[in-house]
Amino acid sequence: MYRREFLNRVMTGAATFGALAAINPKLARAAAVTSAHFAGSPQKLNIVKRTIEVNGKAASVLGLTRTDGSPGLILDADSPFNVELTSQIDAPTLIHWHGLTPPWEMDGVPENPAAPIKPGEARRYNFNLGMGGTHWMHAHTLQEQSLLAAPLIIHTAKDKKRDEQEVVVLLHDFSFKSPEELLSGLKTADGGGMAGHDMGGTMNMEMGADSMKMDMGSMSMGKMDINDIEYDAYLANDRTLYDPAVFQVGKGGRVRIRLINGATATAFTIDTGDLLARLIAVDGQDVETIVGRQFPVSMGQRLDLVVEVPREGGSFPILALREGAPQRTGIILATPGAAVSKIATTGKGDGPILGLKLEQRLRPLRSSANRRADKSYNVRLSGDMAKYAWAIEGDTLKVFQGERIEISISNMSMMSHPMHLHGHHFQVVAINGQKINGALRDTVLLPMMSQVTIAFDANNPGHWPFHCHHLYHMATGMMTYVGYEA
Ligand SMILES: [Cu+2]
Repeated sequence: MYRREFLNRVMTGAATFGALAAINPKLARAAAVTSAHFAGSPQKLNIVKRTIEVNGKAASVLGLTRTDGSPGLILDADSPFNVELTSQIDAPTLIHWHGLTPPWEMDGVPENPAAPIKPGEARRYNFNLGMGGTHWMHAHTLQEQSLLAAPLIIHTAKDKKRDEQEVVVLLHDFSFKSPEELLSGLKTADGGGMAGHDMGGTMNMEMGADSMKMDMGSMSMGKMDINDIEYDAYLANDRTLYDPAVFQVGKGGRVRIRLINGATATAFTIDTGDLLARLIAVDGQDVETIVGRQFPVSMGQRLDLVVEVPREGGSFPILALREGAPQRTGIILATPGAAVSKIATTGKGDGPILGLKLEQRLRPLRSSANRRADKSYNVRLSGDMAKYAWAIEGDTLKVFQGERIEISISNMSMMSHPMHLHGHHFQVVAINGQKINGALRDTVLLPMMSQVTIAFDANNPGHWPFHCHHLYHMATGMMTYVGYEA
């Protein structure tokens, strides 16, 4: 068991511990006792307002930068997460550390239990990491759409010894409309992306789990079943392919691409083009190597891909193809002096529809405890498209510390949902009724009419969000909680 250190609210601590005590008095006592324990001076991270250029126009967005202006955090697994987060924006905010398993008080969902950070306020975070991985941080509110997100990379001692160059890629979907406008557009049939959207008409609702084993890419579906927002741009490290980030790489060198899908409502397939890639980790957790050129990545998920740059050099686009649509974004790997040719922001064909083919093949490098579940729960994902209201129905997810928990998730809706559990890493243990020794993850995709079972050890007390990582599905109800009983 890690020594847990707790959030020190620099400005005020009352709201946090008050909310905590209402849910679990034992937790609140533990927090009060240990809040004074800190080691070393913290890394400073600022929540900032910034201007980027999209499609030739200035766009005012938010961001998370260190004092030298670079985005996000790069930390060592064997040092604590020791961070002072300061808000320089004029609205209340809070940041979730996606992929980490901090004490609940530091998780970063507003009022669950921590209060938002006020303009000008600084807040201190300190807890042990222990594990490496490609993670990220983001607002757990509509501010996420305003690009309030950044990479959170944790290096192990082994990572640092490897002879490879590291390239971090954060994907986004971008609109000149405000997130509030996008959300209200979804709720009114004539106001936004949902115009003329018939969710039930394109597939047989009686379709069972067995028939879902077919290749999802071969199905004919209206585009509006896949994407419900048409964005103005798709970004990789804040840039479109019109003016992409170009990373200089060495001839014959090895490059590890740490790729994060930070888009709020867009899934992608990563296409490594001329370079054969080795997938070595998903959601920051090592998997048995899978070799390929195309890898799906849904919202909230991460991929670690290793490529070898050819000895003769050249320029090598790494593209992200928008699901079910021709738009694309990406970055370029280029050796010194190589010509970098322009790549259109729209491809000839639609990006692949995401299914579970890759998920079925993923095997964890370290096998997790093969314990029998103490409790098995069932939940169903559903949606009322006319009202744009989404839900998670079924069992109440109550757990005791020390239990092994299984949750079977059935997606009864006509859209895909990347489901994310806070505070824990889970294993994918069944897909469409078939048991597997699947990947350790924190976000798993539920394609329409599919079923996935996840298992995890209840080892981190709190009241943990379990939700769809499509921002507008979450904002309109696709959210529940795993609650620890005292
Ligand atoms: Cu969803």
